[in-house]
Amino acid sequence: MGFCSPVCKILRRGKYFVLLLLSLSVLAWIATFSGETVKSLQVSSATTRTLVKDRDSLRDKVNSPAPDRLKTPPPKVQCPQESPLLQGALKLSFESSLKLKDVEIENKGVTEGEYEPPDCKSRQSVAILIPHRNRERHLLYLLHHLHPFLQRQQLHYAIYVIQQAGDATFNRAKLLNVGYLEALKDYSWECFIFHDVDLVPENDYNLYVCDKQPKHLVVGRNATGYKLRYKGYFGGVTAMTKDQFLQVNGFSNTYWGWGGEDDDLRIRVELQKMKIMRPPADVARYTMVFHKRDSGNEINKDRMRLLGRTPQVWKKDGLNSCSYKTLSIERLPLYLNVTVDIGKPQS
Ligand code: UD2
Ligand code: MN
Repeated sequence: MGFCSPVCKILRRGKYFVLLLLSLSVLAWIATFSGETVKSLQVSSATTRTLVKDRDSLRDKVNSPAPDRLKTPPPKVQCPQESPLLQGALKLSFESSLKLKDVEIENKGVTEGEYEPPDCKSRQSVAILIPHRNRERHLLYLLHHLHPFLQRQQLHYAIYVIQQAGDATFNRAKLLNVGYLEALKDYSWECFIFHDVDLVPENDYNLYVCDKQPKHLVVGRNATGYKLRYKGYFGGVTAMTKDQFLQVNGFSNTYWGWGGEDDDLRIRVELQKMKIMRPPADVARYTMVFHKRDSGNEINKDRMRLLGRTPQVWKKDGLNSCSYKTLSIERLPLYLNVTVDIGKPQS
């Protein structure tokens, strides 16, 4: 005991010293460890920020219209001045067994009445406007011939059929005004072809495009021995640019029944000092499907009086005064079917 007590004293004191050392090192270790945690937290939050930044730039990249050369088709070259697909005079057929389905199958490239050449950029975008009521058979024959005809001309086009609803007297001119206004809601067509439903073109060199002057495309037809009916004749099928038609304020809305509205348009064109052009007679030939005068389209006995006042009224009677109610627009495979209520003649 006498020998042990100083040793034990030292040991006892040493124990406290060791304990102190131990607790100091624990504290030091904790301090080091927590520092690393903060550091590592800092690192990880920095990493997160970088990721977020990367994700943002990725989103930007995905959403921006990056040049994706694999998927974007190469820009189309303009179609040639003269289409290599033209065939000239054609043999027309009017088979009584023809069905709308057959015409749809023949024209797979047409969607909702519209077509674009697959491998070149068309020189003009053309809207074909057809005034219509109760002439389904004629419409079928026309669609059957016109779609391939326009495709051979390498045109971007759409066919609009404007149906007069109800049984009030027919008004061809007003329907064509409606067609122009409605078609422009779809697309900024540069050229408009105003087309009777019963006239089938015989030669695809009769180009359905617009020129610097309004064009009359029917020089001759079967029923008139392929001769021009009279000098100022402007009926059947005509072509005017969007601006030419706007400049004359379109057709008059006041011709109800048969006749006069085509002469009225000629007067409007002449008042604007425009000159009517025609393709060569051997090309501008049509077959008119035989028909009688429709009921509801009786001869307009007032037409001469109306023609006399055209110079005075054209500015306020036309596109700018064409009031109508669109009842439906059906986007059918081969044409856009626009049904309208255009009212009735004021008595
Ligand atoms: C001539 C003109 C035509 C027009 C008309 C007088 C020619 C080749 N055509 O045609 O452009 O000036 O005289 O208004 O010279 N329609 C119907 N349902 C009807 C009535 C008419 O769909 O019930 C449409 C159809 O598109 C028809 C057009 O109106 O082709 C002209 O009527 P039309 O064929 O009876 O008159 P038409 O041949 O004398
Ligand atoms: Mn006719």
